[in-house]
Amino acid sequence: MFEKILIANRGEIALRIHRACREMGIKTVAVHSTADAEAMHVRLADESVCIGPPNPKESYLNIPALISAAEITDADAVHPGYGFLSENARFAEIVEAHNIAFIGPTADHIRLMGDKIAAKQAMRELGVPVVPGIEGGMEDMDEARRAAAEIGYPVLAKAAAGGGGRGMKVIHDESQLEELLTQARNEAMHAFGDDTMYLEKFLPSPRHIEVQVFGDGKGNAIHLGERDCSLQRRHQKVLEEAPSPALNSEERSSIGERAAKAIAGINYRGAGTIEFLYQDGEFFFIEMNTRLQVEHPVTEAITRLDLVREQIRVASGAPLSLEQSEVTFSGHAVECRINAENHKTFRPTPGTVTDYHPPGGLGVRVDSGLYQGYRVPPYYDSLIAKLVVHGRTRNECLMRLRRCLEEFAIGGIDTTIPLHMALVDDPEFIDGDYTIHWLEQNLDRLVGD
Ligand code: MV4
Repeated sequence: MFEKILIANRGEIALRIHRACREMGIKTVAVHSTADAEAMHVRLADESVCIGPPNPKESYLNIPALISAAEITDADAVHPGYGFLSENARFAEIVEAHNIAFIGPTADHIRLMGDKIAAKQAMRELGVPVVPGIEGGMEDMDEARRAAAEIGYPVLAKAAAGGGGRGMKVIHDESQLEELLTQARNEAMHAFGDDTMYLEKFLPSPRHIEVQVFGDGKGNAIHLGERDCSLQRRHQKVLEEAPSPALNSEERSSIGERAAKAIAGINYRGAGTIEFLYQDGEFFFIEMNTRLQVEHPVTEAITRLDLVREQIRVASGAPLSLEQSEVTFSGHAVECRINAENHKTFRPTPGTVTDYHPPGGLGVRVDSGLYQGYRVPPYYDSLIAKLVVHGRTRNECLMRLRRCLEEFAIGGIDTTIPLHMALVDDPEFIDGDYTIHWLEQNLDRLVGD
C-alpha cells in the first residue's frame, strides 16, 4: 500500500481525498496556489507545497510543478480528484514515468474515453446500447447528408474531442445541415484544436442517468448503481440523486450488469462513470468519465462504500474490497451542490464567509472546505459545499433535506441554497418528474427573476 499520496487538487475534493488517506494510514501532501494558502485541505494535510500563482494554468494544471512537488516530498502516488488534470492522459503518463502511481485508469483508457467517437465504438462492441448515429467517415458534405438522412432528423452534431455539452448543434432538417455543421466544426477547432465531428439522433427530452463502475485492472468489475443527474443548468449539475426515480430494480440491474461487463471486458482499472440518456424505457450510452465525480457521495450513501478508498486500493494493485454479489443498495440519497453564486443570476459571489454553520444529524454529510473567516477566491469553480442527505425512502430523504437546508447557515456571501429550498418544495420535483430540460424551463417559477 502507498505510504504518501499527493493530492493534485483543491477545495472540497482535496479534503475528501485527504480523509480517505487518513483513514487508511496514508500520509498526505497538499498542493496549493498562492490564493489557496489558507485553504482547509492545506491545513489538514501532513505536508503542503505551494505550486504557483492563482491562475490554474500556472498551478493546479502545471505538470512540472506537480511532479516536482511529488518528488520533493517523496510521494508514491498522485490522486488527481476531478477537473484539472484528472482526465489528462499525458499527465497520467508523466506521473507513471516518474515511478509515481496515478490513482486512476491507465493513460490508454483515459485517451480512449476522451475520444467520444472511439469511446462509443468501443462501448457498442462491448454490448452497451449507444445513441443511434454514425461514427466517423464524415469527410465531406455529401457523406454527412447521407448519414443525417439515414439517422433521421433532428440530428445532433457533436465534437469527438468535446463532452460536457461543448461543441454541440441540433440540426432539424437538411437545409440547416451545411451551415450548422460548418459552424460546429469551427467551434470545435477553436475550443479543442480538433474539428472531428459525429452525428447522433437527437433525443428531445431524455433523463441523464449515469452508472458508477469500478474495475481492478485485471478483468474484474462491479457496478454501484446509478445516479440521476438530470437537474442541470447550462451543463452544470445542480442536484443529483440515487437511485433514479425513473427506474425499477430490473432496469437498474440490467443496465448496471451491462456496464460492469463492458468495464471488465477492457480490463479497466479504477472508478468510472458510464453516462446514458434514458428515454421511454431505453438507455443510450453517450460518454464515459474516467475520474471520480463530484456526485460520488450519493453512491457512497446508498452503498455504504468509500469510493476513494477503493480507488486507492486498486491503484496500488489490491483487489476491490467486494464483489458484485456483496454490493447492496439501501435507501435514497440526494446531493445539493452549493455554489458561491447568486441563486437568481448565477453570478459568482467570491468573498469572506462571515458565518458558517453546517447541518448535521442522522443521514447528513457535508463535504466542504469552508470555515468562518475563509475567503472564497474568485479564480476557481464556485462549488463551496456539497450537502448529501440519506433516508430510508425518497420521501424521508427529501423531508430531511428540507430540514438541513433550513439549518444551513453561510453568511457573508450569496449561495445557491435558496434554489435548493425552492426545489425541495416543488411538486414536480417531489414527484421525480423531470428531464434534462426541466430545471432551465422551471427556473423562473422556482426562484423568480
Ligand atoms: C444528447 C442530447 C440529446 N440527444 N445527445 C449534453 C452534454 C453531453 N454530455 C451530451 N449532451 C446531450 N447529448 C443526443 N443524441 C442532449 C444532451 C443534453 C444534455 C445531456 C445531459 C444532461 C443535460 C443536457 C442538457 C442539454 C443537452
